Amino acid sequence: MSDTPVFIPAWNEEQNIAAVLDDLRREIPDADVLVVDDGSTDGTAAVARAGGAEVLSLGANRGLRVGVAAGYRWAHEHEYAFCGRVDADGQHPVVELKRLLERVRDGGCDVAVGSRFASGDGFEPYRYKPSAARRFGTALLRRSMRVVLRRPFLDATSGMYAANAKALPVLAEPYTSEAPEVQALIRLNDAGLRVDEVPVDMRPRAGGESKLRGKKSVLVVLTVIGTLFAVDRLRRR
Ligand SMILES: Nc1nc2c(ncn2[C@@H]2O[C@H](COP(=O)(O)OP(=O)(O)O)[C@@H](O)[C@H]2O)c(=O)[nH]1
Ligand SMILES: [Mg+2]
Repeated sequence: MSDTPVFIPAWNEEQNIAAVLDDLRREIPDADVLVVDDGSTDGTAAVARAGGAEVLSLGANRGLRVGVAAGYRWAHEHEYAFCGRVDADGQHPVVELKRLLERVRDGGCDVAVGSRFASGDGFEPYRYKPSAARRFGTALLRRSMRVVLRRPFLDATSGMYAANAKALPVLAEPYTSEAPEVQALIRLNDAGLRVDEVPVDMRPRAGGESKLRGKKSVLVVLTVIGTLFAVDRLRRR
């Protein structure tokens, strides 16, 4: 058994998941791989099994927040020392996750988050421009994160994570917000864990459509910001 699982939340990603699994095998051959199949109605689970992954099927579609908590819960309950997460749509090159895992393994931080918007280490600033629909939400989210975390965090909705065993129980708690990654950052911060935002390259989604598009993405960000400030107010009491 490896000391590091990598999990992939997936909902109807039969077009993309095989390439992600190939990338994982190539870059991190000794990782245990878990696909959290969230009630997919296509061939996602079969393709994942054929690609050598373990599949945790949630039955009906319960939403990304449930899938994310389930992945970290699985890693925590199996007492792994580390855990990685990448998306199923091909946006997260595994070579980047590998760097995040090395950073956590070296003890540099408890959690490393891959960021499209952080710069340095040879990564140019402004190399990714959010779509017009997302730009407003992204800017608002950044300002809010700075207030709540009392530090800048540029890519708070990134799902590319590497975590150690200390962070796993925190990440495995159920999420109440539609943006589990944002809620995770607040929790990790409250728990006093060290989170590094690490510049990475990401790709466009390989096939199909994002489940968070246009107006809906703005709505989600507004909901999330509402949650953030509610949480923050409670904490200060
Ligand atoms: N488990 C689970 N995964 C989901 C759900 N919705 C999206 N995902 C997965 O979460 C990842 C990110 O979703 P995506 O639609 O690409 O969002 P975006 O990258 O923010 O545009 C992908 O791996 C999706 O397959 C869901 O309802 N449940
Ligand atoms: Mg995506």
